[in-house]
Amino acid sequence: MGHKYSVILCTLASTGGNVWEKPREVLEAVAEAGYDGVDLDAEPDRIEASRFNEVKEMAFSLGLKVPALIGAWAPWHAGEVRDLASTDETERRHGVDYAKKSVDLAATFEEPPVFEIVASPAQSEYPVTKTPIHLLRANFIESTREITEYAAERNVDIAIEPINRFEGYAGFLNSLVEGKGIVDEIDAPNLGVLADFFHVNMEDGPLNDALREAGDRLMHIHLADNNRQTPGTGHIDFLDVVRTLNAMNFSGYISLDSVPCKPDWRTALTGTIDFMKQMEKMAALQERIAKAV
Ligand SMILES: [Mn+2]
Repeated sequence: MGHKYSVILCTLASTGGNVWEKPREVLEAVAEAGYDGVDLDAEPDRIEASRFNEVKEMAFSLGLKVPALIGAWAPWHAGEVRDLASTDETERRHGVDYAKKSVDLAATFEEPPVFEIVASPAQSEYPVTKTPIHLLRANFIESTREITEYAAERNVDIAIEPINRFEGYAGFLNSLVEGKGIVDEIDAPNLGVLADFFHVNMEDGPLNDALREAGDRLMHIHLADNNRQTPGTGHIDFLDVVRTLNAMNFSGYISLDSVPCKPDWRTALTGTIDFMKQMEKMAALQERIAKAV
C-alpha cells in the first residue's frame, strides 16, 4: 500500500500554475501526474464561495480529494497579520477569527479537510524574539484551544505547523517536537502536528526521529527537500523518510510544498511524484531482500 500524495495548489502559482486563473489546466496536470489530492486555499473572505466550490467540484470530478486547507498565516502570504501567539489582543483575535472562518469552510466538505495553524509574527525578530517565550506559548495555547474546540464541534481536524526561526518566532514553535509538546498538553482528539520537511530539517534533530516522536499525532506532511525544492534535489534521505513513514503506518497525505516552485510547476509536479514512488519501490525492495532466503 503506497502513500497518498497531494499538492498545495497555491505554491504552483509562483511559476505560473495558478489554479484560480486556469483551474482545469492545473487540476488536470495534477491528476495526470498521479496525485491523490490537492490542498486548497483557506481564504473564505477573499475567494468567493461559488468560485471555491467550482474548483473543488472540478477536483472531485478528476478523482482528486481535498485532504487539507492551507492557511495563509505569514504576512507575505496573507497580506495582513494573523498571529495566534500575539501579545496584541486585537491581532490575536483576528487570527482566531480567521481560523474559525476557515474551519467553517472545511466543515462544508463531506469529508472535512485538515486545517493547519501557525504562529506567525508581524515581523520576524531573528535571532531572538523580544517577547518572552512563555507569553507567546500561553497565547498560542489559548488560541489553539479555542480553535480546536470550535473545530471539534464541526468534525474538523487541526494540525499545528511549526515554522523555522527566520519566518516564525525565533525561539518559539520552530521544531516539530516542540509542536508535539503543545499538542500533548492540550490533548484534544482532533489536534495534531504537521511536519513540513523544509522547517523540520532546519529546526529538529534527525528528521526521522522527529517524525517518530510525532507518532500518531502526525496528521499531515508538507513535502520539500532541505532547499525547499522538489524531493531528491537536496540532501534529505527520502528513502529513510519513506521507511520511517511505513514503519509508523502513516496514513495521512504528503503534500508538495515547494516555494518557489522551480524550475516550473509542471516539472515540479511530475518530478516529485515520480521520485517519491521510486523511493517507495526501493523501500519495498529492501523489505523483500531482507526477507529473502
Ligand atoms: Mn508548509
